[in-house]
Amino acid sequence: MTTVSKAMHGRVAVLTVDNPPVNALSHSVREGLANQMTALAGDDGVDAIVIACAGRTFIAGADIREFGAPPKEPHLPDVVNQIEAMEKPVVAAIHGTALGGGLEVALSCHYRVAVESAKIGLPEVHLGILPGAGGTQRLPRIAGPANAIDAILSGRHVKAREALKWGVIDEITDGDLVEAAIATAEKAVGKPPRRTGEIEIDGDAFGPEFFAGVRKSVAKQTRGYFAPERCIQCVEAAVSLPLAEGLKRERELFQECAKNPQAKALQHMFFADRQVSRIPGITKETPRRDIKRVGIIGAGTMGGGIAMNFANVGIPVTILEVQQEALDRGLGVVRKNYERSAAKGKLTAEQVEGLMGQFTGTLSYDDLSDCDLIIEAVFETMEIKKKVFGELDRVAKPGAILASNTSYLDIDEIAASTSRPADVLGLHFFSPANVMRLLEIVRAEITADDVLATCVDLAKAIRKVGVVAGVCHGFIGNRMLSPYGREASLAVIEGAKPEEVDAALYNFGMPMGPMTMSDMAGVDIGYLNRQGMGRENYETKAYDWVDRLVEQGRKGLKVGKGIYRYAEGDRTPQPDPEVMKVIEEESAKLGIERKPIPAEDIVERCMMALINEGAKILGEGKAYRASDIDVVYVNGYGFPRYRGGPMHYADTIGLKNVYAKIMEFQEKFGPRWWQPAPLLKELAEAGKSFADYDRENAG
Ligand code: TC6
Repeated sequence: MTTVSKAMHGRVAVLTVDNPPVNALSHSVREGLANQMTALAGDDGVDAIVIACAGRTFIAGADIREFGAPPKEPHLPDVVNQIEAMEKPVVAAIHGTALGGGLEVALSCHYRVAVESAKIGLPEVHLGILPGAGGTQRLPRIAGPANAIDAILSGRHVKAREALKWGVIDEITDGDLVEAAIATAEKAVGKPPRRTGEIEIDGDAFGPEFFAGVRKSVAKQTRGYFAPERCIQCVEAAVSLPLAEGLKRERELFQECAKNPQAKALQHMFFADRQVSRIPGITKETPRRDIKRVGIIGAGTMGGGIAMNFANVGIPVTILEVQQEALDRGLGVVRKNYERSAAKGKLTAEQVEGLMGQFTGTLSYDDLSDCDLIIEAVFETMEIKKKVFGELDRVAKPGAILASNTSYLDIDEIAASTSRPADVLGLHFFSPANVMRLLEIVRAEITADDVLATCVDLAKAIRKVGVVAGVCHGFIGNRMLSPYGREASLAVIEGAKPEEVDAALYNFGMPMGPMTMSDMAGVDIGYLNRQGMGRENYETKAYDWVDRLVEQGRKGLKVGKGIYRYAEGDRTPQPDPEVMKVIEEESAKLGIERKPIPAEDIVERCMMALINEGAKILGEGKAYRASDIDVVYVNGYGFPRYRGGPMHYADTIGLKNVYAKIMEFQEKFGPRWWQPAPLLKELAEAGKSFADYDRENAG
């Protein structure tokens, strides 16, 4: 199939790229464009050329699926240079999104016409690379270095109107796009070529101070990432070097990025994010239930946050509390959240009122009878949950979906306590529920397919990343968090200071260390959990020191002291000698001779624990794919995206090495907590990776 076809309109040749789904620049497209340009350059019957696209979008970039394979000629930078060098005017006709290599093709055209809804962008940084086909050299020339650096570092999609102001788009048409592009092409015939690469940059305003400011402004959000610094260096080259030299520098820096393991990890995450909504047994044809109104039980922080997600997308919510005071308090918090957004200019006062108008408060279960989905976010005990589900069973209309926001409890047991278990599932939101993108969708033993399909779609509708998990203690995320936390806590009792454990994992790329995280969540939560568990069911050595702190009233950030202490009104954790005293006493009590633990060892133990539990979850079928686990950890727990999630990270170490390390830990720390996951053993012995497992098992 030819992916680039030609049609003549008078003396204008219209090339149409047709490579579904997003017209990516696969080899056939690059070759088609290059061959057409060569032919058209020498065709006396052609005065000008339009490049347009079939389907939903202009070229959305290089073909990410081809990354990693040996590159095949013609290479994109050469195709782009060839287009720009044409003597005949070339016009890009842009609809949908002109992204990455797609924008680079458009920039190499001499004119760009777009529809109002079109967007442009250079999102390569999200894939661990940089715009390597002239984007870093041409965009600063046409849009100015400040706009270019904003686009390249953020990867954001810039609307056509803004791009028009930048000078990247020449004309926005509300008529037929290709006709408008042909008209532009005809007008350009006979005029001198208008090449983006020939625009002179006035570099005076963009000296070292400008770039130092840029580096400072992105330092926090790009911590640990390899590509952003190289993107900045490219724009510095654009400002200071002639085009040919700038392009050479861009090529070198592009190669550095492409070779860095972060590129592979980020590209893995690109596909992992898109795979996650593919559920075995669920197809487009699976029926969906209509969700026109949602009921929420509990107006606490969690219930209020969950409710906001639905109100934000125009789904009205009935929110139930047992007492008027709690209801008023809960709705007051929701209002404050919206008002805070309004203060930041994200909402108008009318929008706040409009959103609040989506909420109906009630004290009566009977008022939930018109809800299509009801989510409970009440206290985390089975007894209370069952009571709530009993009430829901009584009042909910037939066909309503009943969901629990439990973090740990057995959804099968909850479902079985109702007369309609097929309508029950878990919807586990993460706090703060109006902010965090992750949603675990917990499929119980007999959850109906249409219930699951509806919730998978709903997750997208409320802008969450919905990952389907099976029923087990803690599902995917919290189940893995438990051994991770245990190893971190053991490191403390064996000799590391809490701040050393935190620093090790922060430097690995986590947004905060586990000790700070415990303080933020409330150290008393784990304490209460353990009280209910029985000492034989957890590693007492890891937690006795923590429990002593809680017993001294050190419940965490909320009371100004926990594993750390906090100055009034300040969330910065401060190491506390009193805590160290408790830790040292506990170590002594256990007969442990405290020894310093190197940061690498702390990270290794925590990561191996995380990976091994992930492999158990996968082997037990509680996650469909290893990449789903990565999506959970990156979106819900701040695992550094540039490492591709814990399972991809394991693949980069090699599963043989991971398995060997776990066996070494078994030898050193005992077999109780260090039993290798059977799947890990199997894959390691077969020389396979989690990615292989996904390919072979999840389609
Ligand atoms: C680059 O250009 C570098 C150049 C330098 C060279 C030297 N390649 O997201 P959706 C697939 S780097 C291959 O669900 P939407 C996607 O996997 C590239 N496949 O749709 C999915 O496949 P599935 C810079 C791609 O409407 C299907 O298309 N460009 C590519 O929500 C639909 O995708 C980017 O980073 C691709 N480039 O959003 C743009 N893009 O159905 C990345 C998509 O088999 N793409 N697919 O699962 C996007 O941001 C979005 O896909 C979108 C459409 C905005 C284009």
